[in-house]
Amino acid sequence: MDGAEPIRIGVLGAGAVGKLTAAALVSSGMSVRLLVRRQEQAASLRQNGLVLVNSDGKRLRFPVAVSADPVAEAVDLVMVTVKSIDTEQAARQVAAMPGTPCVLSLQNGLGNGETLAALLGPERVLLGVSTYGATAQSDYEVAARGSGELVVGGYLGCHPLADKLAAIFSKAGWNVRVSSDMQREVWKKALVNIGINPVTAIHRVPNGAILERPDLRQIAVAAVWEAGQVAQGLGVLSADEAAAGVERMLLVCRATAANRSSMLQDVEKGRRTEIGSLNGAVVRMADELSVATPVNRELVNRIRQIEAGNCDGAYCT
Ligand code: KPL
Repeated sequence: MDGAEPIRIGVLGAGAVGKLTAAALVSSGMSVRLLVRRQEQAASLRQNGLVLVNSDGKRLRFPVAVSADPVAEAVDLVMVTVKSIDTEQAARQVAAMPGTPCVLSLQNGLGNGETLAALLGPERVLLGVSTYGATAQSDYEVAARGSGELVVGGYLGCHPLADKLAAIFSKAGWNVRVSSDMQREVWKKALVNIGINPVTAIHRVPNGAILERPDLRQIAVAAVWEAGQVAQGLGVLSADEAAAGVERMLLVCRATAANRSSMLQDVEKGRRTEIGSLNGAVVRMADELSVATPVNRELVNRIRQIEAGNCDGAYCT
C-alpha cells in the first residue's frame, strides 16, 4: 500500500460507532464496506442505506456496501468497532480475511490493542479513540450526539496508515490528530468512560446529568480519580495527566450532554456491557498494585447485577 493508493476500508460492527464512522468515511469519498454479523441488519442496510441523523434533525443517506460474511472480503484496513467483549472474535475474523489487512481498534476500554496484537501481530494494529457521541436508532440509522475528537496512531508508535486516516477523517469535518503514544491516549479516553458510562447506565440518564446532579458527579469524579491513580501507578499517565482526567470527563459530559452513553444503551437493550474492560480492568490492575478502588468496585458490582437482571432502574440495594 503506497501513499498514492486509495485504501479499501471495512468497518467491522455496525453499532452506533460503526455507523457514525462509516458515514464519515463515505462522506470523505472513501469506498467502505460495513461488515455485520446479522443477516437481518445487512438486509436493512442494503434496503435503506446508512442514515445519519444530524444534531439539527437533518437526515443524510449514505450508500454503503454491506457484507454479512466478513472473512470473504478483501480490504486493506478493518476498523474494529465491536464491543470490547467481542474483540477476540473480531481478531479471529480479521485473521481469516484474505491478504493481511491492518486493523484499527475504535473501541472503548483497556486491552483491545493487546488482544488484536496477540493474534494478528503488533505491526498490523492501529488504535483510535473517539469522543464523538452517537446513538443507534435502528439497524440502519445513527444519531450524531455531540462532537469531540478522534485520535489515531500505531499500537507500536508510528504507523504509515495513521496520517492517511487522519487526512480522511479531517476531510469529513472531524477534529482529528495523530499520536505516537496511543497507550496514553487509550487510558485518557478510558478515564472518560470509567466516569460517565456506569453512572449513566445505573441511573438511566444522559451524559449531561452528571453535570446537573451533584450526587452523580461525585461518584463519576471519584471513579475517574481512582482510575487515574492506577494509570499513574502503572507509569502510563503522569500525575498531572491523571488529575486532568476528571476535567476531561466533565468536558465530554458537556459536549455530549444529550447522548445516552454506550453502556446505558447496552443496559436498556439487555445486552452485556463493557464494564469488564473499563472499571473492571481498573479494579484488577489496582489489586495488583495494591491501590484502593472502592468506588470502581461498587460500580462494577452494580452493573454486574443489572446485567444479571437483578435490578431494574436506579440503584440496586
Ligand atoms: O464513548 C462514549 C460512550 O458512550 O461510550 C462517550 C464519549 C462517553 C459518549 O457517550
